[in-house]
Amino acid sequence: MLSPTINDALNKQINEELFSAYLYLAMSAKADNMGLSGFANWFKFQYQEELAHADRFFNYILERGGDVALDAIGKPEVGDPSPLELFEKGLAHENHITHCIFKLKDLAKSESDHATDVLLDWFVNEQVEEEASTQAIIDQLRLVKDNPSGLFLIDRQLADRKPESESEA
Ligand code: OFO
Repeated sequence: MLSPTINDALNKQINEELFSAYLYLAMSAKADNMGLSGFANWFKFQYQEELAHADRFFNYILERGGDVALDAIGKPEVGDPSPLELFEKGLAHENHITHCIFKLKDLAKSESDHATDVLLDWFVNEQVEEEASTQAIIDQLRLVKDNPSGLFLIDRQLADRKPESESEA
C-alpha cells in the first residue's frame, strides 16, 4: 500500500510526464513547420517515450493499491526558436525532470518505501540517457552553427530514430 504522500507525489509525476509529452509534441510540430522532418521525427518519438513514462507511474500506482488522480496538463510554450534553441529547451526541461525524480527518490527513502525507490532507479538511469542524447545533439548543432548543409545532415540523422523496441530488435 502506498502512503498518501507518496501516492500524491507519484500522481504529480504523471502530470510532469504528460506535460513532457505535450511539450515534445509541440516541438515536433514546430520542427516540421521549419522543414526539419528529421527533427520532427525525433521529437515525436520523445513524445511517445514520455507517454510511456507516464504509463509506468500510472500502472505502478494501481499495482500498489493507490489512487490515480489526473490533473490538467499545462500549455507547452515553445515560442519561435532556432533548431539549437529547441534542443536547449528540451535539455533544460530534462534537467527539471531529473530534479523531480531525485526529489521523489529522497521522499521514497525518507518513508522507507523500497518498492518506489526501486521503481525510481529506472527513471534515474533514463534521465542520464535522455540528458546525454539531447546534449549530444546540442553539441552537433553548436558545431555546425547556421550551416545549412550541416543542419541537413543532422536532420537526416534524426530521421533515423526508431522506437526503442525496433532499434533493440
Ligand atoms: Fe524526458 O523523461 Fe520522462 O519526463
